[in-house]
Amino acid sequence: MVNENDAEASFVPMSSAPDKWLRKEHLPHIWCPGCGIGTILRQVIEQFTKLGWKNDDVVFVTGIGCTGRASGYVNAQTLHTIHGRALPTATGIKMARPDMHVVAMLGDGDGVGIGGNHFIHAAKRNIGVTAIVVNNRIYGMTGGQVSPTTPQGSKSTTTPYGNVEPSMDVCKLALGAGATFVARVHTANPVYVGQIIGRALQHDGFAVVEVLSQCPTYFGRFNGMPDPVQMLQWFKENTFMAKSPEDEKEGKIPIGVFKDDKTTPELSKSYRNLWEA
Ligand SMILES: Cc1ncc(C[n+]2csc(CCOP(=O)(O)OP(=O)(O)O)c2C)c(N)n1
Repeated sequence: MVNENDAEASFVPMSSAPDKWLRKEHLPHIWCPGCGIGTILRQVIEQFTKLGWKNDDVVFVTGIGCTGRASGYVNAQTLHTIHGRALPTATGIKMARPDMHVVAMLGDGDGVGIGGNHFIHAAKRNIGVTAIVVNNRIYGMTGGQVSPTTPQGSKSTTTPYGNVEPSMDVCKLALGAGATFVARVHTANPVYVGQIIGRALQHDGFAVVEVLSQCPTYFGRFNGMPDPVQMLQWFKENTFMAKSPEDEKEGKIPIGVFKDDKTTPELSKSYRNLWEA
């Protein structure tokens, strides 16, 4: 169980963010009880409020999946695109309207499976988009199939005897491809999720925040953690604060900010400089 101190550290006070940033007429949402996506979305809109952004200045783009449904609930300029294609869409928007705050929220399959090549190229280009990758380590919406981030040995509906493939590390991929802000957090500490998403939203370049999130319905049930609290506890016990995704400690998952490079030029600005020269 979560102890009292941890619960206090993770407490999120009520704010006016949902009034300003949620399309209440689209609620209730479709997410399963205990899903982590709502926790993450709440932190995203909390940061929009803190930054004083206007609804019309934010473009919120998603692909397809449980995570993809977030664009239906956010009161901003929103696009629910096709599976894996949120980032090329977001790239086009940022190039045309560099004055807008462009945010993409992706599932792990959406972001680094079917959309993996787009992810690599968005990172390589350093386009000014914030990519929030909700890593529930499964294809949630379609019924719990194995995803590129499913850990080796974990069960899914398509790997009932355990996944034989190694899992893909979203942060290492982002760093290798050239993203200029890269971080990993988890839903057991929503306050920290918010802090890091806040930094990523203000970053001028391609910013990736991988949020480890619980899917009790399809990941937890198949892997001995049917209760979402067990999954949150697992995140707490199996992660450690690190400086690099390469850091190692007792087989645990490194979390923290791994890169924050403010010197590499952002793509839409480089283009504009070229035109104006
Ligand atoms: C081109 C295409 N291929 C496959 C699908 C079916 N599909 C819908 S959602 C999904 C997986 C979503 O998984 P993920 O991106 O991890 O998001 P989650 O639902 O877990 O949030 C798939 C394969 C689709 N909609 N379009």
